[in-house]
Amino acid sequence: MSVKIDHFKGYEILDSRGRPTVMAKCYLSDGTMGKASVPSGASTGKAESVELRDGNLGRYAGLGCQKAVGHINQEINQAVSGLSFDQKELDHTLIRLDGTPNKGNLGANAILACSLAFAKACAIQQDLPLFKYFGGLLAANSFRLPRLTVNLFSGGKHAGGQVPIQDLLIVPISAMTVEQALSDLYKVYYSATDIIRKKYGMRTLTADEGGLAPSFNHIDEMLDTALESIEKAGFKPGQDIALAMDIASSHFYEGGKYHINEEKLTGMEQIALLSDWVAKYPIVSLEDGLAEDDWDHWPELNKKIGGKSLVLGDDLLCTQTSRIQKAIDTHSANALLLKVNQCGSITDALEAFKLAKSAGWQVTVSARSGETEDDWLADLAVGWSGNQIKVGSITQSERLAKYNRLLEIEKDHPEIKMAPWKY
Ligand code: 2PG
Ligand code: MG
Repeated sequence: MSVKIDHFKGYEILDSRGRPTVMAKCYLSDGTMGKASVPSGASTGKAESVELRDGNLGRYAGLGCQKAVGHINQEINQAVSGLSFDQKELDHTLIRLDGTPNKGNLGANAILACSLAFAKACAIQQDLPLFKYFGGLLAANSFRLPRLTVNLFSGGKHAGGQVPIQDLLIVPISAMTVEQALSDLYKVYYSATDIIRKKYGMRTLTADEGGLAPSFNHIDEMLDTALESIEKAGFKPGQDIALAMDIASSHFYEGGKYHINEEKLTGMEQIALLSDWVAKYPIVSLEDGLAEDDWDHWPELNKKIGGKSLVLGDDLLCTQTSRIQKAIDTHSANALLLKVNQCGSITDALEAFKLAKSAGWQVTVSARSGETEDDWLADLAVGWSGNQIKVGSITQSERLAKYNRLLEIEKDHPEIKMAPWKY
């Protein structure tokens, strides 16, 4: 359905880390307005679309977004004001206007803000909840609530780097509603804070996404403390609550070796380490176990652990169809981490999602470490029936905005259920 745009208005706002990001309002010709803001990563993949930054070191250390906002207010408005589009036509028009393969001219942050603001305006105009609008893009007529994967402990680039692993997540697998999952997670999170206070004698300082970040001496200590937290909360690890890990190993891969546990591991040794963890701990999802360019080893990792756990590609895939296709062809992964700002428009994200699904993969819809209070990601996860959602911990309002939206959808649409965990 084509909708006439009056104009966009761009804004530089701040994300959850206090860094600038982009928001846009989309005004349709009948006066309907939708507004949306875009997230931003810390541990970014090399193949991500360009997040345009001003580079003026005197302002926000060069991270300002005034150029991207200027592109919304000028070039984008000049190209689309007064014209009618559907979602795909608008996104393709913006991609053509940008003219680069990585959205480096206008900025993926500018393009995505407009793509999302337009989606929200269309949903409001059509009197649809946003998830139904997103579902319409996929021609979906039924919906699923995503399963939650929630940060418990963090290290790497999301914390002080005290352990190289970026995030250890807990996954409620016996809960069959968002409401139940969150109340189970609450018990585990607070049992972990008690354990940490006693063991490390510290306030429970949190990382970028609200994960706890004590000074674990070793990665196994992080995994063991997670199991202890689950048990002390009254749950059975692996039956009620499982584990997931974002290894984010591109960030400790140097000179062809994985610098982990004070060792320098080859690709095969890193696979052996990960396989041991998957054998010893109830890990159901393992993200970026190998580095983004270590294509030689990914097929072996997938072969080794793919039957027991999701082999989830984040930096590996960067939500880019060319990389997803390569991973499908080489059997390098079995699941996509879908981050919309890695590809920079709803239409690009939809193509990535469809390609992953066509290969029988699972999809985890993910937020970024730099987030805003906007909650569109929850609607996207429901609208496309993503298998999992990953938005960080159960603290901090930019994370809670998404969980609270899932709670709202669950209450307003009791016909929408959560699928059982598959692994
Ligand atoms: C990731 C994300 C979210 P960032 O690596 O999966 O946790 O982090 O947004 O920093 O890339
Ligand atoms: Mg990741």
